[in-house]
Amino acid sequence: MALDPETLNQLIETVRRFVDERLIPLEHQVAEDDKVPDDLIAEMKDMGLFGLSIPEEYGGLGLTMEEEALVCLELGRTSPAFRSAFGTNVGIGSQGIVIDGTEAQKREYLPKIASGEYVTSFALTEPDAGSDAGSLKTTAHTDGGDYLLNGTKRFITNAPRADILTVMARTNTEIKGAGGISAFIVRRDTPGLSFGKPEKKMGQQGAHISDVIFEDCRVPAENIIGSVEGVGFKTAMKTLDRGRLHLAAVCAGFAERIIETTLAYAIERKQFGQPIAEFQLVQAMLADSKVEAYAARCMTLDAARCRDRGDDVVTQAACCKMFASEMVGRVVDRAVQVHGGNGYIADYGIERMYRDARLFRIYEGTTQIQQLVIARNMIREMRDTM
Ligand code: COS
Repeated sequence: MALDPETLNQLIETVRRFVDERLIPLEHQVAEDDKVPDDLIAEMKDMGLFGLSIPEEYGGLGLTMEEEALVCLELGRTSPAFRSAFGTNVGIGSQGIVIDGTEAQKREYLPKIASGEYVTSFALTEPDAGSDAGSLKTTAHTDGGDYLLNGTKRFITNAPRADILTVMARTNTEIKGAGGISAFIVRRDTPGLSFGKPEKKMGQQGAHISDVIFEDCRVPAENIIGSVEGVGFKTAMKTLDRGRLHLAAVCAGFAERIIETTLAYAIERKQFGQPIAEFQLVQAMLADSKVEAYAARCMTLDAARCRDRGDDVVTQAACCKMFASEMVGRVVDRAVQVHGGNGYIADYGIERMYRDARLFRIYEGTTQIQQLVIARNMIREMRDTM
């Protein structure tokens, strides 16, 4: 543990109060306005939320993975758009630099990411390279001491307000797969960089995604993460491993919130002369959700502790992301069912949660990609012992 137990409890308690008192009351408004208010973002900065995972020496809180997961379980209890406001800085937008960056890159960027002065994005996905990230087409050709980037990135979270982006581009076009890819730090004001219009989405209003377009975008060679060409795909994968644990905790927290809301409704709502919570078929739905959310909480904290010990958690991270994101989908579906007609009506908020939860099974690696990662590793490990 990086924090002593008392400090950790205080942090978790502070986040819980912030979620209950500041965020939950604004969920409806944020969804309607499609915007997280600026004063809330300022409060998040003051609380250190942008720097949860950045090492203390670079201005962050330096939480261990387990501590970060505990905080995410609390943050998950409200609309995912709030977490997205700082989530890329904590996860995929910063971790490439934390894990593989040079000392100079860490010193230059991490303090500003930790304070929230810089908002970050992670630009891997392209129009023709989603799950098959290794086939990405964006190129980075040397030109003098610089690289010229050309290509388009798609569905990039926080791109509309990102100050710096971690961009995966192909520095060696002779190598078709992962080996030809390098990771770059690209500043928003770089000539040749432009952004598409924010996309209209099914849910998670208040979090924005857009295309990122590179047209002879000139990036200095010193901005290659780790100063090494050809390892950008691995940097991206390591970054995603951590991000998947972060998201699994968010899903478990979101499920716990949905269960609380549904339970309260089932106790209040009367049909056939009694609270619907008394009916065993409703109880079965409540119990199934409780069991699954508990399982997701436990496995995520377990995998986080393994990572903190230095274990390779590629398989566990994929297991957690897959189970927790699928689980919250089932939990919110049952929640709509328990709410009946009211579950379909916007005023109750459950239909918004249903739409918000759908994305968890897609971003940072679909369920099918997690299955592929898990099974490939199982086969490799067995073969290694044969
Ligand atoms: N950590 C470190 N290295 C990793 C790694 C990880 N988690 N996963 C793969 N690598 C390495 C491999 O070891 C391999 O290295 P060598 O060439 O030295 O052997 C290299 O990276 C290529 O790996 P692999 O052969 O497994 O690549 P594939 O092209 O087959 O793709 C998947 C692997 C499908 C797992 C990858 O493309 C993926 O995760 N896709 C989903 C992308 C995603 O999550 N997108 C979401 C959008 S970003 S929010």
